[in-house]
Amino acid sequence: MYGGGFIPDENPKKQTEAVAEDPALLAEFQARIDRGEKIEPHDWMPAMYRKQLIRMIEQHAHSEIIGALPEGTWITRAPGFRRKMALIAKVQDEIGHGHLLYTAAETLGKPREQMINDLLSGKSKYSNVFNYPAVTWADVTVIGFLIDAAAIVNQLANSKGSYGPYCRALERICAEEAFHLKQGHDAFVYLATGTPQQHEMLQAAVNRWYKPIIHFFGPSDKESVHSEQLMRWKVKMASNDDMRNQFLDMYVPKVREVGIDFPDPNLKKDPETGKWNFSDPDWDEFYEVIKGNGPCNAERLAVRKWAEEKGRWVRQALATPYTKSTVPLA
Ligand code: FAQ
Repeated sequence: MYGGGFIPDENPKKQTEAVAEDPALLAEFQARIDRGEKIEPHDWMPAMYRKQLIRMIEQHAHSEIIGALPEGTWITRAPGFRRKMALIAKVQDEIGHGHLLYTAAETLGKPREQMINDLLSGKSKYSNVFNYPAVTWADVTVIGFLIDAAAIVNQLANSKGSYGPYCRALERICAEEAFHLKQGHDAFVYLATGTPQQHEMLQAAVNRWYKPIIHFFGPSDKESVHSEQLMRWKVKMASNDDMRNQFLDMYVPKVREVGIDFPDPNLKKDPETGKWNFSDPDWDEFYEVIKGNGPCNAERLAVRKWAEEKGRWVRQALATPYTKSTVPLA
């Protein structure tokens, strides 16, 4: 049914190694990508293209459902009715994005249950940023503005990529994220231009999130393992450094114009190269966090495990065939 089949237990370290496949098929596949055609689920595709897409889309899906948690904890404490309504809607949207992405990954042959199991066992990664706590309302504001902005930079670029179901999911997600960004920006400007205490609380949150945001786009191009092949296949439409640079280009001015700044004296744009320079963001911390040793990794997975267990009866009820004998007598 599928070209190069799904190999569930293959060592992830081998993901970038070539698999012997028909050179003519490989050449035709690359030609289709180069012509800008979309690859659809039943088209032939190299086994590694399938495997890499599953890895990336699955990690993205996990990031959405785990990403709902730091903000979700603030629904009961959001300041005021309007902020609460917006936050509830945003958290619901993030879970919806997870569903869209799991569905896109399923088209490549990996069952959703297996993806969830791999998340819960710690086998699959999810975005580094969601392993940090949302200490104050200002942290939620920074997530809503700057994390959503960072996600949009990445997703908007990759929505023009080669795999049809992922691109279509990303288009829909970007439309909703654009609204999240607006509410995040509104909350950010409100705190930045509010009382001295509100301004200070926001600056403290930006200080906490600066490094995780720099990490968000992945290791530098020199250290990135998958970028080269994924860009050739138009799964990634720009390198990690280029995406990070684009984000800094767009959002450093927006942060500074309301009197807030990132806590890095070396964060400056080089007028000659057009690239942003910044201090070493402590890549050791990044690798520790994505290995499962960040401040909130254990807490995040514990909540997901709890949700999985508590929701089991619902999934079982939905999977039970409807028959007359299951209908209670009046
Ligand atoms: N976090 O070779 P590369 C959101 C891993 S959605 C954790 O450069 P790649 C919405 C990488 O997996 C946020 N791990 O990797 C929202 C690899 O390890 P592996 C998620 C990371 O794939 C907003 C290793 O490092 N977005 O925020 C990270 O070419 C607000 C080597 O790295 C996506 O997932 C990281 N940040 O590039 C929700 C977008 N970076 O797998 C709620 C799709 C790298 O070999 C509230 N994904 N690693 O063991 C991508 O674009 C890419 O996967 C990158 C990484 C750019 C994230």
